[in-house]
Amino acid sequence: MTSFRLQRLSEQIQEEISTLLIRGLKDPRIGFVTITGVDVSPDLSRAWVYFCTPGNEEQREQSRSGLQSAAGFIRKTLGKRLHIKQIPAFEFRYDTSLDRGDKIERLLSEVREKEGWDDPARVRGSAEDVARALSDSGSCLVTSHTNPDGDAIGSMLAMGHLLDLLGRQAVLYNPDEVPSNYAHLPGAEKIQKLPGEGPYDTTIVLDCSELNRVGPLPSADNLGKIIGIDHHLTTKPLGSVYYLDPGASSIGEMIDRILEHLPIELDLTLANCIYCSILSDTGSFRYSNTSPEALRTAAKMVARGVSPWDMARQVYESQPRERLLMLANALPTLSLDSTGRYASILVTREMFESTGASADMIDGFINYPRRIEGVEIAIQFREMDGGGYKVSFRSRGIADVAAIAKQFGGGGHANAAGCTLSGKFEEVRAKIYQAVEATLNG
Ligand SMILES: [Mn+2]
Repeated sequence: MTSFRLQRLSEQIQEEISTLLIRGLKDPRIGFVTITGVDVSPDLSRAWVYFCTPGNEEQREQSRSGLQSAAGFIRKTLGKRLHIKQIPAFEFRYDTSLDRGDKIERLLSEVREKEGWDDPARVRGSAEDVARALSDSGSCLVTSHTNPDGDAIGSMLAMGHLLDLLGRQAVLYNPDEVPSNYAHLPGAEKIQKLPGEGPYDTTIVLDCSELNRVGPLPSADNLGKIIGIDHHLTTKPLGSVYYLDPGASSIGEMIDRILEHLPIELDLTLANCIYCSILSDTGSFRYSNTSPEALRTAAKMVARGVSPWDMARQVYESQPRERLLMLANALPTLSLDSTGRYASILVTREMFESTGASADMIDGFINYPRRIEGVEIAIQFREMDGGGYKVSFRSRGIADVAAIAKQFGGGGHANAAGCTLSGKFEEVRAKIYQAVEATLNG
């Protein structure tokens, strides 16, 4: 018999036995068995049937003897179905090649679990690693995620000033406008909308671990060494040197820890930027990330001369008129589901056009649905310029909204996350509501 025909016969035998197993061979000894391969001798006299089954050696032997005693029945059934003169005699064997692979897998996963490789909350890298890399750096590009918030701006400015004090050249870059309430921070005017061409010796990415959340960058050869500093939940730190601490309130808090490993005195500029970063990411010391460490670091900044009232006045109490007009347009879209567990708000392009508000002025609108009593998940739909919707989520603490955002290719923290979806509003809303309900019911 040609090797091609032998192979075809082996496959047919495998299929047939698998089908018989699914229909149920009566012998209870067989258990959960998968046929992994069949070898037929060239003279068709014998066939070795390999199987695997979960469980220990004793159970394997039971399965094997169960299969072996069904061999006669299997042979007869196959004879009727396969239309060949001679059906080989079957010998069942436990597939050890698979078992070996399985063992390696299991050992690997045990190690991964023990070392916490897959735990996204784990700290990776250290303040010291980053401090050392900064000391060794030459010209630097400093950037953070698009649509920067107070943490992104505050930490960029703190890093920029820190590099200044170290005597390094630094370009601060974010393609999006600095929100007006952070424009008073020292050095804010130095943030460029274009990254320049480089080449840079080092690129420092703050408050995100994915380069696609950063604006357009120079070519990869011109970025030099990438240093990532982030506190989002992720299993993949960015860069060749990184400091990732999902337990940190803000990048500002992490920069303060980096400072401890550098020959730099905390000055008022650094203190203001770091304080702003913590203030902003803790929602004015209200969110669950307001840890003792966050408060201690903030207190240290106040001790260094930061004025909490001046900062709060600039950040929260100097709102442009357009922002309030925008809020007046968005609030009527506030909608609460029938069970009262989630609520959403919608911001459209038309609202921006009619009010003259800029993109950064809707920062914090999602807090309105979040503040409703009983709401576990707040959602903000924002129509994008190119069509589609940016969807932001906030959780009151029980639901993991990063997991919801991830289903749509997004990400974030357990309590604050986002994603983008294309399509009509009604479709996007239906998809998101469905995912939110599944999470709340799960
Ligand atoms: Mn942040």
